[in-house]
Amino acid sequence: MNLQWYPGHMTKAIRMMQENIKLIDIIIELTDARIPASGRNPDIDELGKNKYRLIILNKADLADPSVTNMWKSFYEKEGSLVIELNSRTGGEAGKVKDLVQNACAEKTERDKKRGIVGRPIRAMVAGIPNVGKSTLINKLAGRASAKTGNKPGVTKGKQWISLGKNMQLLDTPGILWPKFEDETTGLHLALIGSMNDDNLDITELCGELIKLLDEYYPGIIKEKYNIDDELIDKYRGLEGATYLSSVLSAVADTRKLIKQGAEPDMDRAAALILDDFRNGRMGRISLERPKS
Ligand SMILES: Nc1nc2c(ncn2[C@@H]2O[C@H](COP(=O)(O)OP(=O)(O)OP(=O)(O)O)[C@@H](O)[C@H]2O)c(=O)[nH]1
Ligand SMILES: [Mg+2]
Repeated sequence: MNLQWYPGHMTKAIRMMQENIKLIDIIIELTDARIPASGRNPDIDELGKNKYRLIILNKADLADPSVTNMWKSFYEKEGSLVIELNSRTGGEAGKVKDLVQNACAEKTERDKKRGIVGRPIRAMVAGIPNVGKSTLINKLAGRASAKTGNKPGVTKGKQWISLGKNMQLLDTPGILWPKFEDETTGLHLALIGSMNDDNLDITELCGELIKLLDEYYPGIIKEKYNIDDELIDKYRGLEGATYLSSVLSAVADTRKLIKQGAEPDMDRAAALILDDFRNGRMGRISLERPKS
């Protein structure tokens, strides 16, 4: 499977971010709480190396709470400022403003001594596609200023949004990077929906998800789709069947996803499983743990 997605608008976006970085006091970097490590773009590290940074583990409502706590400790130990969030409901979104203000306090104080007063704090909201940047900005602003949508690549250009007199946020397009350090990174980004699905083999992708679920949450697929070993074994016995194809066939069977000729539709079963995972209908699942 080709797990690269770096369309032209991302090259433009990173250039725009480089051009604007001199205006910025702090980067609010969103990563996905289900894949905190793969969800962090090294190009944002490079861009923000001399800036304050707040890391947000977003979509925490979809991630395994105990694993999210492990990640919070991990980043705190590294000396990073980190918070978990559900940007859709808001939750502790108010805390984001306080954290940003505190992080920038030293600079605000320095400005004051130089006679610069009343200059708003400027924050760049950055991260991978579809992670919830525009949703968070709207929550903080208390109005729907930025366009959002449940697919990657919704925000295409830059947009400044004011939060009262004291803070300005720069919404940026989600960006990936030209070459992932390993295949797992691309795979995890594809699984959570940060990559354009049009370029992906959904059935193959779902197979990778099932492998990860078997490792971290054994039994979850059987429970969610009401399938038992007997049904899986029935399909396992067919010619050319693999473990993954038998699981997909069993799910198609119980969900009545049947192709012409009464064959179970594995592709539709795969799309269903992936969609259920992405939208939290399988429970709260984390695909990555910090290396201890
Ligand atoms: N469950 C859940 N969904 C969220 C959260 N934050 C955002 N979303 C949803 O994620 C989808 C993407 O949100 P956007 O705000 O458009 O994401 P973005 O990072 O701006 O995406 P691009 O502009 O494409 O890079 C939307 O369907 C949001 O409702 C969250 O914390 N939890
Ligand atoms: Mg956006």
